[in-house]
This record gives sequence, C-alpha cells and structure tokens, in this order.
Amino acid sequence: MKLSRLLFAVIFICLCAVGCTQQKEEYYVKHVSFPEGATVEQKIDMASRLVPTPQQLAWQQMELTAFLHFGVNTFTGREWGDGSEDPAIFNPEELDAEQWVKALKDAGFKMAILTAKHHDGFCLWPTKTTTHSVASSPWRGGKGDVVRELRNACDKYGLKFGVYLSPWDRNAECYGDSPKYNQFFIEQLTELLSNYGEIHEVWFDGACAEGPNGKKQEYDWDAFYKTITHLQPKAVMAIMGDDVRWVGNEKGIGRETEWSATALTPGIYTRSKEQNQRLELFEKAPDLGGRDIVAKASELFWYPSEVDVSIRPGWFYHADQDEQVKSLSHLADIYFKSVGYNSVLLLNIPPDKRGLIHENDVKRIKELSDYLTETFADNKLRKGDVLWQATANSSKEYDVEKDAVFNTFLIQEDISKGQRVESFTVEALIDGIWQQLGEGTTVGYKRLLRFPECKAEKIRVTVNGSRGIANISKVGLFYARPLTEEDAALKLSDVPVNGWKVLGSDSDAQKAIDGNQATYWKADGMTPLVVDMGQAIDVAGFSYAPVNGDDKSGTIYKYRFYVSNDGQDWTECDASGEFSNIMHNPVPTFVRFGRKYPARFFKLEPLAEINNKNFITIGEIGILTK
Ligand code: FUL
Repeated sequence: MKLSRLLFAVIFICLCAVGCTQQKEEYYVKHVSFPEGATVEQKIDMASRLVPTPQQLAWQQMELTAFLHFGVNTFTGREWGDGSEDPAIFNPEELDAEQWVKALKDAGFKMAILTAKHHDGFCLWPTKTTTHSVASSPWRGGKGDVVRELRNACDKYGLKFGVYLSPWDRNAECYGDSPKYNQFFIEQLTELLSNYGEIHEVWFDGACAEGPNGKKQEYDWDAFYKTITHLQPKAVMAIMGDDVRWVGNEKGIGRETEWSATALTPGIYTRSKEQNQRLELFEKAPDLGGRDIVAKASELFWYPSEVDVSIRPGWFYHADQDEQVKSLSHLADIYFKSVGYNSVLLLNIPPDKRGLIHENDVKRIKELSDYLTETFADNKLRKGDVLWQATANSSKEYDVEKDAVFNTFLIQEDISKGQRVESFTVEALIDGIWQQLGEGTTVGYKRLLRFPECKAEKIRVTVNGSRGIANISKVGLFYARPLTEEDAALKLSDVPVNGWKVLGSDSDAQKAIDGNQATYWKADGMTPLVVDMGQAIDVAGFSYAPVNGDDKSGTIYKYRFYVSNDGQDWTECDASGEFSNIMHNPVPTFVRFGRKYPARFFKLEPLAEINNKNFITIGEIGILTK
C-alpha cells in the first residue's frame, strides 16, 4: 500500500555549514528508500539524513504526555468491556475535566489523550453513529460530552489534546463486516476530528480480535489515514499509524539502543508483514535500526518510540488499586528509561468513578514533576548548550562547576538533522586521572545516563561511532537525589493460603497457591487447578498472577471459574471469562463476581493461552472475600 503522505516524504536540499566549507546536505523526511544495489556505506549515509516531519519533531519535544483511560470500565471494574454494558452505569456525578487538566498541567504534562472509545464501543461524546454513548447515560441528563469538556479544559490550561479511538469495537453490530464497519469508524473519526478543534495525536490501538461469529475485520488503514491528514494535518498517528511507534511493552521501559530511524515497517502498510519477517524485526525486538539491520533493509522510516504505561496496575480506575499507585522512585525510573532513552512518555492517569483524578494520583504526579524540576534545574557542566558537530572518534572536554556533585549525564542530538550517534563514552577527570563514568549506544532526541555520584574537574565526552557528523545540541550534568521507596506490596488473597490443598495428581500445582509469586505451576494442555481451602469461605472473586520474569508464555487469557461445597457439584461463577489485556500488561488480575458464593472448593479452568499455546502457567491464585 502506498499512502499519500509518503508523497510528502519530499527530499529537500538545504545548505549547511560543515567545518569551514559550505556543503549541500540532502534530507529525507520521514521515509527513505534505498536505491537498488546501494552499498552499506551509502545506506548508512542516507539513514543519517532521515529526519522527522515537523509534527513528529514537535511531538518528540513534548517529552511528557498523559493518557486518560475513562469509560464504562471505570464503572464495571473491568479492563476490557465486552460491549454489553448498559450505558446507565456511566454516571460520573462530579466530573470536572478542569481538575484533570490542572493536575496534569501542574505536573508538567504537555498533552492529554482521552479514550474517546475503548474496545467496549462506548463513546464519550454524543456521536450520531451509535446510541452506545454518553447520550444514553444518566450523566448530565444525557446531554454531556466528555470530549468537549476535556477539549475546553485543555484550551484553558494550554495543553495539547489527543484522542484514542479503538478500532476494535465489541459493541458495533457491523464489526467484522469490513466495508460497513470501516465506514462507521471513519464517521466516528470524522466527528472527533471535525468538531473538537485542533487534535495533536490520534491513537489507534493495536489490540484487536474477531467480531461476532468469528468474522475478521479488515481495517482500511489507508482511508483512516487519509481522514486524519485531511482533517487534522498537524496530528501524529500513533501505534496503528506511521508517525509514532509502540515501544513494545506496557511496563514503561524503553530500549537503551533506540533508533527513531528504523527499518521496522509500520503495521498499517500491507508490505509490513513480509518485510519485517525478512528482517526478523518485530515490535519488541531489542534493536530496530543498527548497522546490520540497515545493511539488509530496503527502506527506513522515521518512526520514533512512545512508552505507554499506567500509573496504576490497570489502565482504568479501580478503587482497589488506590494504594497501588506507582511510587515516586518507580515513576522516576520510568522517566529515565523512556524520555532518557529517546522516547516520549505517555503516562496513564485514569479518572475515577466520581469523574475526578484520585488524590493519590494527583499527589504522585506532582511529586514526579517536582523531582524532575529539582534534578534538571541546575546544569553543573559549563557551555553544554554550544553545538558540537562530532565525527566518529572525536572528543570534547567540558568544565564542571567547582565542587559540584553529580550522578546523571544528559546528551541530546539535534534530530532535525537526523539521528547519528551510534556509541559514546563519558569520562571524568578526578584528581588528575580520567575515569570512565558510563557509556551508551544511541542518543537521538535525549539520552540520560546514571552512575554513582562524584565530583570532577572536567568531563570528556567521546563519540565513538557516528553516521557522519553528529549534531550534539546539548550535554549536561545533574544530581538526581536517590529515591528508595518501593511500590506498595500487592495482596493477592484476602484469606490465608496456607492449609489449602491442590486436588489431583500434579503436586507441583501447589506452587500456584504457596503465597509466593516467584514460584509457579506449569501444566500441559488446559489443565484445571482444583483447590480445597479446608473450610467454607464467602468467595467474592479471585486473583490470578502470571509468572514473574520476562517469559510470560503459558499465561491464561480465557477461563471459567467454579466453586463447590463438596468438590463434586460445581457452580460456575459469574465472571467475564477473560483476563482482558493480560498479554500486553501481564500484571496480577483481580476478578470480582458482584456477589458472594459460599464454598470450600474452587476450580480455575483455563480455556485459552495468550498465544494459543497448549500449556498454561500460574504464578499465584488468591481468593477475594470483599
Ligand atoms: C492496549 C489496550 O488493550 C489497553 O486496554 C489499553 O488501552 C492500552 C493503552 O492499550 O492495547
């Protein structure tokens, strides 16, 4: 598929001073195709001159952006609604979008992106396309419009505004009837992009499944894309788009080697599957633009990474996560591993059932902002703002403020001239001896390095590898106060698990109920876990924790949950039957039935693994009584 905006990938010539000679430098905006037979050197040279569009550049410079997940899930306690929710449940009686935006503004966020429609299909604006919207809810007597209120608040406080519109829609009857649903989706998009002023980011989620009766929806990305460029030319199109790339996890962790000039073909292009397979590239690959990759590639994209993560375990507000707001030290670490790894941070702060951002979240984002202000207020390195045009293997020395203590190094490239640094080292002159403080690979828009605190007379920065002349626009030295507090411990069970017994032959299954998430049970096939709790308990729900560690294979996606008083006759509990977003956000999930089942035995019957594998793993199961 050839998208019209690629025509925009105009090559323009600009004159740029290199050394004392005037030399022509040719840039490629957003996309470059390598000529047939190009050598590796030619490709690397062209890669170095791939640059962002003005909207991509403005997006990158925001650094801190906010996600607002809000909708029917806020009221059901689920992470993915199934579209059958009654709009009557949506009634955020104290909704105050100004409270949201003021909190975000005070915490240094530059843009707010609202889930105008999540997978449940419920629209937060009074759309003409469906009755499944705020217009059918009791909120503001059916006259409310969350999108409008947030837009107005963003204008008042000077924040940019973005919309998340889920392509996957579990309510729309026409979902799976491809042309019909595409038209329906374009109408929704058109309403959002025509009636609410300037939109700076349009976020299309990649999560997607089959429609009713297993019908598969073929999205018309090209038409969606044209709708955006026509109605909101300044907007970037994120995730299922070709302006902004998903970093590959929902943990808030970017890559140390992060190339914005990447060979990963955006998923909305029909050629993406074949090309990415040939290059063995995928969203989670550790390096998407190194030399070896460029050597094999036939084209590159300016496709920078966005790190999306929630301040709480879930994306939507759940009252039982009020104490689970990430600690300041966790959030600061996320900042260093997102903005500090050449990405934009998109931090989710979900409004609660009242329609307000909860006090705990307001407090925490302000703490984060104060911490970042305190850290980066004082550059202890002199003349760090002077442009340094660095070739490979060149060094530059900087003076340091006398007696200044520092533990953080900052380096930035002027990415309007491309991303070029491949590796660098930082040394300090301490008592007359040069000592290495740290090293890194890519720089891009911003790279932060942390190391033990020290004092130095001078700092020496060496660019070891570069694709041509790197334009280092800023270097700095800062002191980041060490933070130690941890996230609050998560309680997985309201009743003690000791004394519980697994029924059945596999004694290893005991590891799923030993109160220790570090141990786990792995079972072949969709083997149920049957547990005797030793005494009758009022079971109001259960928790399922996937295994610890990076390998999440075996994580259960679909299930049935039963209880029994004698271990013979089983009653199926009223539960959604899916751990929704667990594939991308593999955190412990709490399922509440909305009623209590007195029972001595429970059974978790897995129905599907996240990747349809034929085995399951359970880190821990707990029982909820409230
Ligand atoms: C995912 C969704 O499935 C989650 O619910 C959430 O919206 C996250 C930002 O993207 O793919």
